Amino acid sequence: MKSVTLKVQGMHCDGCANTIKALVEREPGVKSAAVSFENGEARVLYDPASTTEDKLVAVVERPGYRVTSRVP
Ligand SMILES: [Cu+2]
Repeated sequence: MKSVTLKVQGMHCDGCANTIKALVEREPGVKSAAVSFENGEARVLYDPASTTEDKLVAVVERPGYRVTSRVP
Protein backbone atom coordinates (compact mmCIF):
# COMPACT_ATOMS: atom_id res chain seq x y z
CA MET A 1 0.00 0.00 0.00
CA LYS A 2 1.06 3.54 -0.70
CA SER A 3 -0.41 6.78 0.50
CA VAL A 4 -0.47 10.20 -1.04
CA THR A 5 -1.91 13.50 0.09
CA LEU A 6 -3.43 15.60 -2.66
CA LYS A 7 -3.86 19.33 -2.13
CA VAL A 8 -7.25 20.13 -3.60
CA GLN A 9 -8.48 23.54 -4.71
CA GLY A 10 -12.17 24.29 -5.31
CA MET A 11 -13.91 22.57 -2.39
CA HIS A 12 -16.41 24.94 -0.79
CA CYS A 13 -18.14 22.74 1.81
CA ASP A 14 -18.14 19.35 3.50
CA GLY A 15 -20.39 18.07 0.71
CA CYS A 16 -17.55 18.57 -1.75
CA ALA A 17 -15.23 16.60 0.52
CA ASN A 18 -17.77 13.77 0.73
CA THR A 19 -18.20 13.76 -3.04
CA ILE A 20 -14.46 13.46 -3.58
CA LYS A 21 -14.19 10.73 -0.96
CA ALA A 22 -16.95 8.69 -2.62
CA LEU A 23 -15.48 9.10 -6.11
CA VAL A 24 -11.96 8.19 -5.06
CA GLU A 25 -13.06 5.20 -2.99
CA ARG A 26 -14.97 3.85 -5.99
CA GLU A 27 -11.71 3.63 -7.92
CA PRO A 28 -10.26 0.09 -8.13
CA GLY A 29 -7.15 -0.23 -5.99
CA VAL A 30 -8.12 2.44 -3.49
CA LYS A 31 -8.32 1.15 0.06
CA SER A 32 -9.54 4.34 1.71
CA ALA A 33 -9.70 8.09 1.32
CA ALA A 34 -9.88 10.80 3.96
CA VAL A 35 -10.91 14.16 2.56
CA SER A 36 -10.89 17.39 4.54
CA PHE A 37 -12.66 20.49 3.31
CA GLU A 38 -11.03 22.59 6.08
CA ASN A 39 -7.52 21.53 5.16
CA GLY A 40 -8.20 21.37 1.45
CA GLU A 41 -6.66 17.97 1.07
CA ALA A 42 -7.35 14.35 0.32
CA ARG A 43 -5.26 11.56 1.78
CA VAL A 44 -5.56 8.36 -0.19
CA LEU A 45 -4.34 4.88 0.68
CA TYR A 46 -4.01 2.76 -2.45
CA ASP A 47 -2.40 -0.27 -4.01
CA PRO A 48 0.16 0.96 -6.56
CA ALA A 49 -0.22 -2.32 -8.49
CA SER A 50 -3.87 -1.47 -9.25
CA THR A 51 -3.93 2.29 -9.71
CA THR A 52 -1.62 5.26 -10.04
CA GLU A 53 -1.28 8.71 -8.57
CA ASP A 54 -2.08 10.18 -11.99
CA LYS A 55 -5.36 8.26 -12.12
CA LEU A 56 -6.33 9.45 -8.63
CA VAL A 57 -5.63 13.05 -9.62
CA ALA A 58 -7.79 12.60 -12.72
CA VAL A 59 -10.67 11.26 -10.61
CA VAL A 60 -10.51 14.29 -8.30
CA GLU A 61 -10.30 16.75 -11.19
CA ARG A 62 -13.09 15.23 -13.30
CA PRO A 63 -15.91 17.07 -11.41
CA GLY A 64 -13.96 20.35 -11.64
CA TYR A 65 -11.66 20.42 -8.62
CA ARG A 66 -7.98 21.09 -9.08
CA VAL A 67 -5.08 19.20 -7.54
CA THR A 68 -2.36 21.75 -6.90
CA SER A 69 0.24 19.48 -5.35
CA ARG A 70 0.97 15.95 -4.21
CA VAL A 71 2.69 15.11 -0.96
CA PRO A 72 3.97 11.53 -0.59
CU1 LIG B 1 -19.42 21.86 -1.64
